Amino acid sequence: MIEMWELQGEGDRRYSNFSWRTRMALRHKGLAVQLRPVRLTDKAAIAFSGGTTVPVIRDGDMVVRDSWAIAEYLEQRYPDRPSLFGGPSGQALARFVNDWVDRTVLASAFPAFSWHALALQDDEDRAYFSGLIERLTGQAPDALSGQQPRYLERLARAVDPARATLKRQAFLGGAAPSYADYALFSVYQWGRILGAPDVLAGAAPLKDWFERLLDLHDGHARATPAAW
Ligand SMILES: N[C@@H](CCC(=O)N[C@@H](CS)C(=O)NCC(=O)O)C(=O)O
Repeated sequence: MIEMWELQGEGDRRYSNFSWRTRMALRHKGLAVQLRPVRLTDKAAIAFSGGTTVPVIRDGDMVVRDSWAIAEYLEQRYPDRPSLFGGPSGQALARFVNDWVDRTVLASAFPAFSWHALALQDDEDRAYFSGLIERLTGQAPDALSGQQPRYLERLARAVDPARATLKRQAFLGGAAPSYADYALFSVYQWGRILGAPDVLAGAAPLKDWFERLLDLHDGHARATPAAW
């Protein structure tokens, strides 16, 4: 069975947005997984990966870290299972979507949502995470909370291309979900778990798409402890 390391906060909130991409990818492939929750500062638990971030998977002798690298590994290792990309050109476009989410969508969602995660941390992890937020955004969490409306507005503008696409098709992947869907989904699933404002309430067609993703794979994503 594949093992997967992901973050765990108070109330068993599994809040790592990158890990949700991997969780959904594993379910999409129909692969059984043993989840290994870790605290943010417990770098010893994932030292075997050679890195300091999750997700990490171990599949037999193979250790893979970085959510995109994991998706490519799963596609190549399990070609007979449902495809995450739908072929090489789908894979190339999913890579674009993954980079767009990381560089453009998260550039607004991280300052808007991340400080909500502080409430899920013990003292040691909270101090570490505050430092991480400040390093990544240049601002202290308190300052960010006051600017949330501005970042939420930026987030809505950033995802406008997805809104336009999802008016015409059920998933970014077309009629069926692809890894591109999981990349964008991970951002809203993160906000949902952290208890950030429900930015999708009333925001069709993104809201309908998000509900479809929550229902996928026997409602796997919906079943996790979350605030919305
Ligand atoms: N590019 C990496 C980013 C992974 C990442 O930043 N993970 C976060 C959790 S969502 C993490 O483990 N952060 C811990 C830290 O920075 O110390 C991926 O796609 O897996």
